[in-house]
Amino acid sequence: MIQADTIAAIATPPGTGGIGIIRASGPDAERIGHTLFRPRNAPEAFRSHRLYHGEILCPSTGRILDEVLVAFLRAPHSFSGEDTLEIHCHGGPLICEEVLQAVLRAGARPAGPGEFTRRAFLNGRIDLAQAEAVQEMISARTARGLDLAIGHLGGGLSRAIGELRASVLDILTLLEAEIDFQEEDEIETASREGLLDQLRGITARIEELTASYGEGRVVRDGARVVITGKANVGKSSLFNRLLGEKRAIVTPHAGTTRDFIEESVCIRGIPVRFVDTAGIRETHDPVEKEGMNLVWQQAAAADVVVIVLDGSSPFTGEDRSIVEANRGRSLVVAINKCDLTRVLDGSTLPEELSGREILPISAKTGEGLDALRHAVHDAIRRSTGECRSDTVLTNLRHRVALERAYTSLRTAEQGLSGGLSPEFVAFDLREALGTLGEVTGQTVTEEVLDRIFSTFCIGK
Ligand SMILES: Nc1nc2c(ncn2[C@@H]2O[C@H](COP(=O)(O)OP(=O)(O)OP(=O)(O)O)[C@@H](O)[C@H]2O)c(=O)[nH]1
Ligand SMILES: [Mg+2]
Repeated sequence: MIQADTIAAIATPPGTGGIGIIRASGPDAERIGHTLFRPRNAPEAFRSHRLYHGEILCPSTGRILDEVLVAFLRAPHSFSGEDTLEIHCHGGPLICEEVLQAVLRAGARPAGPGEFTRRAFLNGRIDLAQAEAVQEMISARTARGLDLAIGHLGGGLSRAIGELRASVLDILTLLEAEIDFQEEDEIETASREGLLDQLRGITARIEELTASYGEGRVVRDGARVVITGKANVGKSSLFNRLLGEKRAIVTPHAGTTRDFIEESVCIRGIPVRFVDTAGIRETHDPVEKEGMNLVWQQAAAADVVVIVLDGSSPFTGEDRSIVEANRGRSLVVAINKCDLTRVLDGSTLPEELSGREILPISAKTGEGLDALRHAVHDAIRRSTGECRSDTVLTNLRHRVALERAYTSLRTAEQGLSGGLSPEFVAFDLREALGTLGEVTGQTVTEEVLDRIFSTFCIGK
């Protein structure tokens, strides 16, 4: 599927840098190269994957725009799978812009967002899941996120989807053979059991994959961890400690924090967004009351809630109400101010907390903070679900497609065990095949492609 026109864009980020790269892809790339480039040595036809030293000249005036290195990558051995020209010039924004303008005047048109990657997909260099992995790699914020993206780019997810499609196709073939050979509209019991077994294997694998999205989402977007507790227990002090900077105001007065404040740090490869909140206490101050309303909202939207108690004072009704309000959530409980004399009596802690690990910490000295980070990390993993899959889904589009395929396959399964006519079962199987194909792009509309690539940057 060779594209008729040649696209061009600055491939390096905006701003100044050591070098800037202007890339052109399409059937005119080689001609544009010869039009603009004057080699230092005797002119020759470009050989693929070589660097040539010389100058870029303005096509209308002949003025030297920059001294450059030029590479020509002959199709299909380039990122886009098309003839590609790369001009490595000096990395000033004005230079890059002038060279790009020259390339455009020589016959290219400006590339849209992600158009080079889109062409790589259209030319069959990579499938859609891999194209999306390119963007995932570029925007990865943690080592784990990058790891997953590299796995996807390497075709890990594509292989998993390919295997699922092959298994569905197997069943479909057997079923169609049944349809052809059976006199009546019925499938033999023995072969029906066999098909059902295979179908169950496929749905189990899909379940495994969709369950991995919990981890994938957290790796990509980060986990939300809300710090809550009654007033003055040291939530803001803890928040600052976890961030390693004085971000929130700390004072000896109860009711210091009123709004919620959030900031991200990385804990063992996972981006974690900590949220400091207003302390819970009886108050008539409308601002503080509003802050407390926000606490409940924040806690409800959290992946993990950290409840902070004050070890230097007794357990109170306020502490109890906070514990009760967070019942059923993924919790980490810490007793702060452990550098002071312990007053809080463990035996007064409510039932809900019995048997649970309660971490002594001091936001003042930093004691117990590592153990707390550890506990937060474990709680995040617990709340996002155990990931048993070797392939981790990070993309919502993929999860939705897999869930739809799952529904079709379950319908097929029910139809098969309920003795439904094989034609109907085959219909559901074909639907599942199509939906699985959306992940890798075998079956996907222009509209979906537009939506996916519009999130890419220009030049990628
Ligand atoms: N000794 C000691 N004091 C602490 C510790 N953590 C916090 N404090 C002190 O406790 C007081 C309250 O700390 P904050 O961090 O503002 O408490 P908070 O829970 O955010 O308070 P509000 O925002 O009012 O709900 C301050 O005077 C802190 O210096 C600790 O681990 N040990
Ligand atoms: Mg505070």
